[in-house]
Amino acid sequence: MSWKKGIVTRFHSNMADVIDTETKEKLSCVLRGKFKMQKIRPIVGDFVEYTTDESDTGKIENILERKNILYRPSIANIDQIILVTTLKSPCVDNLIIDKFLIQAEKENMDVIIVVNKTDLLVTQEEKLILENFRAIYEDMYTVIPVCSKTGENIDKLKIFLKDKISTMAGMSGVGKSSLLNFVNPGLKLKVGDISDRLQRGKHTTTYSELMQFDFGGFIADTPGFANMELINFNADKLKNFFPEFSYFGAYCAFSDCSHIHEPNCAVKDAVENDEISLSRYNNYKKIYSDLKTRNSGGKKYD
Ligand SMILES: Nc1nc2c(ncn2[C@@H]2O[C@H](COP(=O)(O)OP(=O)(O)O)[C@@H](O)[C@H]2O)c(=O)[nH]1
Ligand SMILES: [Mg+2]
Ligand SMILES: [Zn+2]
Repeated sequence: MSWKKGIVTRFHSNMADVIDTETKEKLSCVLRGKFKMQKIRPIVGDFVEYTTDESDTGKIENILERKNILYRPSIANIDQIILVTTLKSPCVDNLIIDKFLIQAEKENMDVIIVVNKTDLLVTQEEKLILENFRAIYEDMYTVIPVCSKTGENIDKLKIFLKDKISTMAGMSGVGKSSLLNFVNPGLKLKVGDISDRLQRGKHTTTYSELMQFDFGGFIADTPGFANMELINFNADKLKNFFPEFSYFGAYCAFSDCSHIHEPNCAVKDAVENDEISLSRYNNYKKIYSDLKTRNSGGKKYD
């Protein structure tokens, strides 16, 4: 019996939905007994090898090695995070963006920043806010201004989504569901739904599910990094998750420079010279001191 390759997109009552890599067809699969013995189970996003016989269900024979795993929700093999934000309705603080980016950097994942609701940026001042935002982030990340009302740049976004496994992140209300509906109308996601989560029975575990794009590729139905707090973060390692610090940091007088209070700090010099954005640096200092306070058992982080 030949083994076929597929991707796990969903679990329900101990069965896994597997979409065949070649045919793109979906079928339900059971797990081989050996996995239960070893207490191993695939998670959504896993590439598996499976077999079929005359019945309607397949059998998962093997779980292929994972490239990465994102927890809460658990998804394997994510290629990129689509960080959705807005500069108006709501005006998302850059501090929140930086916290998302830190988590993505920690997981070593590619990030695409999507600025939605560009239809609301009409005055010169509002347009300047978008330009400033791009100036802060464009050197490190791909930034795509889009609009899920007019369709602006949705084609560009689709190029990034095609044939990849993506997950979205971003505050509630920025238009994540609206964007996905525009990208792939067949998804029919509820707009204005706070939870962004498929509601299942109260007593069943809620798993994330991968949705397939008509044009190829997958997206998780649940946003990643729902928890905005940086849990288990070591303040002294925080600097490693600001990619623009690494280049300048090599020239600091102290090799373990925190870029906060040390003399002859090349990162601080770069901020002075506009080579590192002041907004990013100030947020670094704020998060650093919050993490220090929290770790010392002092004032709690909110
Ligand atoms: N003006 C404008 N409103 C938008 C746009 N995209 C989404 N919205 C609105 O923003 C609200 C939240 O959208 P939703 O997709 O539910 O956001 P989510 O919580 O991130 O999934 C809804 O009222 C949408 O109609 C846009 O591009 N322009
Ligand atoms: Mg939503
Ligand atoms: Zn320094």
